[in-house]
Amino acid sequence: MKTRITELLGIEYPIIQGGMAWVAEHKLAAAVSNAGGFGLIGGASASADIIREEIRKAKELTDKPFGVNVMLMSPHADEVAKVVVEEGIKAVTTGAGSPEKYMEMWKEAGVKVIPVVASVALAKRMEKYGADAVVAEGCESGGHIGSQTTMTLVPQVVDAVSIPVIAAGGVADGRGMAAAMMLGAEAVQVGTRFVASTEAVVHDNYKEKIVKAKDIDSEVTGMSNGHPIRVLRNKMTREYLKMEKEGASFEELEYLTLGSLRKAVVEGDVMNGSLMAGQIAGMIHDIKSCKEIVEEMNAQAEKLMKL
Ligand code: TUI
Repeated sequence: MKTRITELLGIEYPIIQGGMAWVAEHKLAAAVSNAGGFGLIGGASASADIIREEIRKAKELTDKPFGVNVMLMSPHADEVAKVVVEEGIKAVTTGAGSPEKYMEMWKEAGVKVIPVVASVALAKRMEKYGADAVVAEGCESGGHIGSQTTMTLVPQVVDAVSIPVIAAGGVADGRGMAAAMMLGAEAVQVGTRFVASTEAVVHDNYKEKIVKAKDIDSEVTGMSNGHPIRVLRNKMTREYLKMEKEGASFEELEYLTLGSLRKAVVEGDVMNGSLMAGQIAGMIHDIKSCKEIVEEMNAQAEKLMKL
């Protein structure tokens, strides 16, 4: 399947890995790129030095192109944005904000810029600022989300911009991929499916939670304070949602979740940790290699699209 995105990124399959905080480290990024997709290192809130190290480790594991996701709410975003240029990274995705202030620097350095957007307005603004493509991310996704579903957001973004659109949110197999392409997307961004991969350096307890999750097992915390985050339901979300209902302050809620993603990913604390995952977790029943995930997804999508 050739699209403007496979051309732009020099990849075999139009499958991009989500730049997931804590989860998307060098082993996962390299595995996805080696499988023919486009892997990314998630900048999250890590320092520029850590990201530089992650990039160098990924380069040791793959000769294929890979990217970096710059999380714009990070206190280190400015430095990470520069590291991307210094290390000759092929493409960046950005999340949780607008990357306007970095666009000129990235474009001048030849870095392809692919902002993740959750609205038509931001997609149009990104095109105006010179973005090479956008990821239209629906609220089925795990982590920080907007309010539109993938089904409604993708075709509206496709109609609003001329640059290629990558669909995200609820895609974990070839059916979802084919559906996204039917909506006009030229690639998909996949997150949760890659958390449950053999190469993801994520605690087994977290992977098992995804494998066991049912369709209705995710919740959105932080709706009231403008930081909606989709996670699997557990003790932490029950406490969070109760406090939120009772009108707790943003600071009190922050305290409850502080460091909670690390708790889930590194320590495997599935009671108090933040188990970020998309609604499609209910469809994921096994742990597979990135190669199996990418090849099966692409083959199934191609077959369906030829029907
Ligand atoms: O960014 C994500 N997903 C994420 S980031 C993350 S780490 C995090 N940690 C603590 C607090 C917040 C995040 C976990 N998951 N997806 C891309 C995405 N971007 N979703 C929604 C947005 C978004 C929302 C509002 C982008 C821009 C925006 O407004 C910007 C503007 O200027 O209008």
